[in-house]
Amino acid sequence: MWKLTVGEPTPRSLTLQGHEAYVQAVAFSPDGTTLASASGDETIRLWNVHSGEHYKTLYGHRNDVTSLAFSPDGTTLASASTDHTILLWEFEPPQNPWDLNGDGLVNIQDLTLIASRFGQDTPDLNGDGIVNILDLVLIANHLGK
Ligand SMILES: [Ca+2]
Ligand SMILES: [Ca+2]
Repeated sequence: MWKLTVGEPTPRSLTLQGHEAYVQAVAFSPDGTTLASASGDETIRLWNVHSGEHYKTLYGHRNDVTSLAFSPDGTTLASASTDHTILLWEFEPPQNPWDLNGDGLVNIQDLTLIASRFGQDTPDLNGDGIVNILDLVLIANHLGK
């Protein structure tokens, strides 16, 4: 027999409100930061465990969502529904908003993409032959920053 010595739990009360029908299942992400809840309102909600804040609603099922399970690595959430389907939801790592081409770096390719939004084929917006801080100033002015 093993005796667990985890100490007395300190109960903490947090009410997570937002679903528009009964809640049928909940699941913690493996890292313990997110709680997913499945509801008869056909949605899954994701909650920040520590703050209780609802930060995302997953739409896709066409009937009650009845159970949930995270993959062990936390990258996928599986949801089962009375609509006869199981949906797999992939969690992507947070992306830097300036990394427009999604290669994981803020670099010249991203500047080129920004320039193309202004109708330019090069990020050398002021035409002095090099990509430099003056071009960033022009971009900032365009953005109204
Ligand atoms: Ca990039
Ligand atoms: Ca320039």
